[in-house]
Amino acid sequence: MAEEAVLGFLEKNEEIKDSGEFAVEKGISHEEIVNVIKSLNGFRFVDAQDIKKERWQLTAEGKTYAANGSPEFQLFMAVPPEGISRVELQKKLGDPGFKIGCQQAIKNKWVEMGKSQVSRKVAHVDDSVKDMLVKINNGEAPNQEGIDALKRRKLISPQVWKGYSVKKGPNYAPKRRKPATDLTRENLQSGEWKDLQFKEYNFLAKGFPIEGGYLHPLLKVRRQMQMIFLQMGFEEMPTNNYVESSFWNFDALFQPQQHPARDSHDTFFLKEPSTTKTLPEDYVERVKQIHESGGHGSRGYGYDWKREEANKNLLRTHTTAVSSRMLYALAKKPFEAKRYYSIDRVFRNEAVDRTHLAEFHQIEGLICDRGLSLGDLQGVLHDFFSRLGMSKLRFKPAYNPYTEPSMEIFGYHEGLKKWVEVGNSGMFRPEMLLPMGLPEDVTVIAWGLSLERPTMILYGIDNIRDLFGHKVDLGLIKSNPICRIGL
Ligand code: FB9
Repeated sequence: MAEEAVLGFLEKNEEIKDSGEFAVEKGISHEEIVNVIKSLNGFRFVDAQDIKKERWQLTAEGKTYAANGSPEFQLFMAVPPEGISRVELQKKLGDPGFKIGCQQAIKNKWVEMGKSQVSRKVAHVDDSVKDMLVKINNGEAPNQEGIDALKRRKLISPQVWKGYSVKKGPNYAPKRRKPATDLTRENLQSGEWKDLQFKEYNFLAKGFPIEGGYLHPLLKVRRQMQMIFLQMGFEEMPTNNYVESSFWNFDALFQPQQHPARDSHDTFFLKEPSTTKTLPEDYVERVKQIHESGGHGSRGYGYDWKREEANKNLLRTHTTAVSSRMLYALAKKPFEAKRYYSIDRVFRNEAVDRTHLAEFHQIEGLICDRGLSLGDLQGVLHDFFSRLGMSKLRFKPAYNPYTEPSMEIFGYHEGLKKWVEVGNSGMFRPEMLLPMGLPEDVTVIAWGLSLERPTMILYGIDNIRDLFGHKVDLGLIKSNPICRIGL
């Protein structure tokens, strides 16, 4: 309807001077007219020029006065010719009304405010404020002095009105035939294609976003970490077993059976299958030895080591359990130096908070070679973390049952402008390595960190719950580009 009105009017008239007046004239909402003008302009049926006008609109307070009259007028009307007490008048008008009404009515010399009495000073008044507000509401503009008074009382605020002036365009036609968007067999056979108007190809049109698969941010960072390890000559350890025996998760790592981490407060033990079937008996015997009475210069822990404790199945608490399996396997072959890494889920029966869930992904790296020192460990840590964008590291002595010496690692994060704890590390104890059968001079340096912490920092995610689990916002995953860490 709006389209016919615009194209029809231009058939007989040179120009639509003001789309606003044209809309009122045609009784069509200006918004509808504007949408049609924009579309006709797009197809060059018309040539539309912007026109802007500054107008006034009523504020919320202005609207109430336009509806119910100005407070000063209401006050005047509430004062009977014989006058009224302040208190009574205040009760009649209520607070904002009374206060503002008084100010204005006194200013307009409409009433006399005695100490307790209020009386009229004139017989009759007009509510010019209301009248002006109604005028403005109807699009008429009162005189400047009135505008200024209303502006001062914040009863009106400026509003830019946008409209168009419209002339015929190069493709003008009294009636717009829907441009054909396809050349069909029918058009060709019927020959009507000859006088069909074809829609312009919009080669800039954005195609429908192709919904492809998206990698979860954790997997993007996992891939980045994997690349770093491969570039540093490490090979991945097989971590496809969440269920582990206490033997490989703890005992093989020389972690004593009464260590607090080995009770169900920290570890998820399995009800079914509750115990492991097979362990390398000869090696188990040597582990029993080293725990009970030591050896290789160590006095061990001197407690009564229980096989049934080692048999208990659990959800691995660290991927170091995989490292112990791999190092034991290495010891069974002629020795060759190795660089191994693992990135996979570990489970800890911990209280869930902003940065901790009952499971997270542990990243672990180890180098097994002859005569490695703590310096070698610090060296490889510098190499690894500099590839994560952290070239400044600090090491703090720490304790792990399976490494001595051990160090907590801190890195200076340029973006956060602060030192961040980025992991833990150490040299595996001889009490762990020698029972495996590794040569005396073979040492193993290792370190570990999580995948979640770097991912949260790199993607600016504050709460781990937003990163992992059913509450993850898919938008975040879809909108998050690949993050470039380090290099
Ligand atoms: O990941 C951790 N922090 C971190 C790592 C990288 C990073 O990158 C920046 C964006 C560029 C930022 C932060 N942490 C280890 C440190 C803390 O978050 C810590 O509070 C929480 N830790 C987890 C364990 O929580 C109980 C992170 C997890 C962790 C800690 C230690 C190990 C593994 C994971 C280990 C080990 C180890 C030690 C010796 C030998 C072998 C393995």
